[in-house]
Amino acid sequence: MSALVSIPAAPFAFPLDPAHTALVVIDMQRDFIEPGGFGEALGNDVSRLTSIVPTVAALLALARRLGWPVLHTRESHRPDLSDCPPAKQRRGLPSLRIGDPGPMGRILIQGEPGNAILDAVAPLPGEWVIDKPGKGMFYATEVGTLLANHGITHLVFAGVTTEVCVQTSMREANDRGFDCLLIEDATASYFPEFKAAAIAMMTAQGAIVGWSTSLAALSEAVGRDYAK
Ligand code: TIU
Repeated sequence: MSALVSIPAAPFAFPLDPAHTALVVIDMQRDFIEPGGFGEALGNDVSRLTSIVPTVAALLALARRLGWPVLHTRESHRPDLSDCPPAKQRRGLPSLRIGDPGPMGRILIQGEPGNAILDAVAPLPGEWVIDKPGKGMFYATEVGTLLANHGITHLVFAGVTTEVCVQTSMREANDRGFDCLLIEDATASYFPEFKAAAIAMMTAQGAIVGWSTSLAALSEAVGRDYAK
């Protein structure tokens, strides 16, 4: 472990290990976020998600300045749906299921326009991009191996949606021994009450799943540390 940086956070200061930290950006995909995509077609108010894009972009810029590895995920399936459990495919609106033609191509299928990450928060060459068939980023992916190979012990989380793929990924990471910090203004849900509840339940009981803070608090704390 290298020198820890104390980040003001809920429920108490997060002990960041900057030399062993990666930024994880979950599923910032057009189909979830852009007006005219799958998320909106399901009746969701996507403006709650579009509003975090500048903050996620600023968080990415901070991580890149600090030299942290960046891991982007996409919720996606193979075109033949061989990695999609029938139980998952049966869910959702009967008229718009995984693999069906949607407003931006086949829904949640790799390579389709709607499956792409938004340009404003797009991965740079060399950053890790993981296609995940589940809500959690460890399930049926190489994420565990990747993070272990790079000595990562601390994860900073952003992305959508807070109570679905972000929360599932944080819980998976927590069970695997990672210290996890969620950036509250860089995550969003279609349902503000679910976002608030997800953050409250993860940080309760002495950070039972992890910590949460704002981009400003993270930025100020790491900036101060790096200015030393
Ligand atoms: N990325 C992610 O959270 N996938 C979802 O399906 N989220 C919903 O909130 N539906």
